[in-house]
Amino acid sequence: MSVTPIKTTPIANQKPGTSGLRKKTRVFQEPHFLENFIQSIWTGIGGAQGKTFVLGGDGRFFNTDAIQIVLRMASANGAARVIVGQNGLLSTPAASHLIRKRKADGGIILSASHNPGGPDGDFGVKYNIANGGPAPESVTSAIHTATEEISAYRTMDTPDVDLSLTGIAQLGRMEVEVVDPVADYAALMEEIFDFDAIADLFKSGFRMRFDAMHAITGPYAKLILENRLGADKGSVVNAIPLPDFGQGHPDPNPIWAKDLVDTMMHVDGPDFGAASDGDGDRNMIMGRGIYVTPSDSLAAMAANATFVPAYKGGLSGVARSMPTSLALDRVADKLGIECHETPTGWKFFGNLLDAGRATLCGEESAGTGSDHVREKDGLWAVLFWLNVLAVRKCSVADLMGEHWQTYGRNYYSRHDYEGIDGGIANDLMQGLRAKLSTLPDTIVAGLRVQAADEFAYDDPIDGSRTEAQGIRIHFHGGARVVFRLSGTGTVGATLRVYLETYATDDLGQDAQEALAPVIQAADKLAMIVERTGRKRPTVIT
Ligand code: G16
Repeated sequence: MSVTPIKTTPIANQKPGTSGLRKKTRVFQEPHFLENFIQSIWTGIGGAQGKTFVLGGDGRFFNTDAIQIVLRMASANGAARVIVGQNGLLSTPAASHLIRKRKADGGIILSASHNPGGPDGDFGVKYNIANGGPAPESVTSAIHTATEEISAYRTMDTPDVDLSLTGIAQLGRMEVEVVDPVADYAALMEEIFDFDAIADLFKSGFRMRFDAMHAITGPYAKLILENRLGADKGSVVNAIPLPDFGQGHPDPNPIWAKDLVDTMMHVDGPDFGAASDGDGDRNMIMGRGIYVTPSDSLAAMAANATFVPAYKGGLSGVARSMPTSLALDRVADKLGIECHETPTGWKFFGNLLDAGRATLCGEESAGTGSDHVREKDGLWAVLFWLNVLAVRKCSVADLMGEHWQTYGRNYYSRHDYEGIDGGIANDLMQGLRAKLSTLPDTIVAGLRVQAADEFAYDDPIDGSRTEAQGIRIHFHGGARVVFRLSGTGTVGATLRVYLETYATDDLGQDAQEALAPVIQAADKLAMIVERTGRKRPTVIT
């Protein structure tokens, strides 16, 4: 079993984005593409020699082959042990938990998250560090530098490791420990939440529907919601992970989880609805007749956190990504706790969580999490809501109605323009940047600009500065528009326009109607229709 160094040359565009490296699956399957990137991870972290890693993926097409490639390369690079999920499966939050629990040096997660899978879909690789969280910028830039300098990678010529049974196997000198992907995660959830209260809720006739979207959370949700907590059999739908996610788009939002929305909007719909994404870190929350935006969900969770056993002592602080609505800030204000504003990307929460400066954090892109792991966590958010509803004995609609009465309502929506030309997208952002200083006090579509800037983040823990994280324009009265380019797309550029307005009365409007003036102002400011030729967004969430 000899280690073979294979000669290679750098491959362009292996720069990790918002969350690891994401490309078309066919690109990952090209000769040396995956291998170059994996070797560059080892180089970027100072080598794999003697280290322990966690490894798993969301089960999408190419997962099985890629897992074996990573295992061989880990062994050939001297890793001591790799803990891998049975059949190569691990949800992102479960991987984060395993890294922490087993004190591993890091982990590799194979996933392109909510992006579609299959031979014509997307694939991705993320590296997480020893705290269980996504590698920070310092590590991802070291990995990127290594991709530009690589001249060889190390692998070995061995048969595949059988990952179908739990237990320990040997690959060269490295141990491969195959673990149940669900067990440790389920045990952690039981420590955090009041399972008895949730079980009583189901016993009382409470009905829910969880759409696993043919992605990784199916087995987790079946075990926890149906088997442990007693939700009706069949409450978890699309529960079997498929390599192409049943040809769906495993992104839990009202567009891609339309079936769930239709079910929940029916007068006889279940009491509670939820969905998760490809790798299990995102969530969507609904009640009968109501969709809760991710920003509102985060704010409501913060306001009700003390109903959950793990958070009954209160929150040390909260954090949200900059484009996430300001609803969280209002709750933090009332609770008298810190509220941090970070760039988009879960990696920016890691330092705050490690330092105990934030307990809960979240993003408008359907991600919510806490200090229990260092990733956002879809099923955890669902259990959080169930725990709160079980204790408060109210409906989702009542809880949100009361929340808006107390704090006012931040109407919110995101308009995405996908697959636009990269040059046009950059010009649009540059055009905005160029006029920022002239905007304050001007009136745009009837709204008066209060402040306009480009967001930069100074990490209060390690002092690092991250610039060019989105252009934000605040209007008098609490409205806001944010423009940024996505860092997770794989085709062209995606312009994201985040729209928000604040109201203390008339709390039951349709969000798009409430936001109409802000939508108009956004187009006037960025000249979206004129520059892109797009009359409407590709996706509205
Ligand atoms: C990833 C990141 C999130 C980010 C989201 C959208 O989520 O982990 O922090 O909010 O992408 O990023 P962008 O706007 O750059 O496309 P996931 O669930 O895809 O890993």
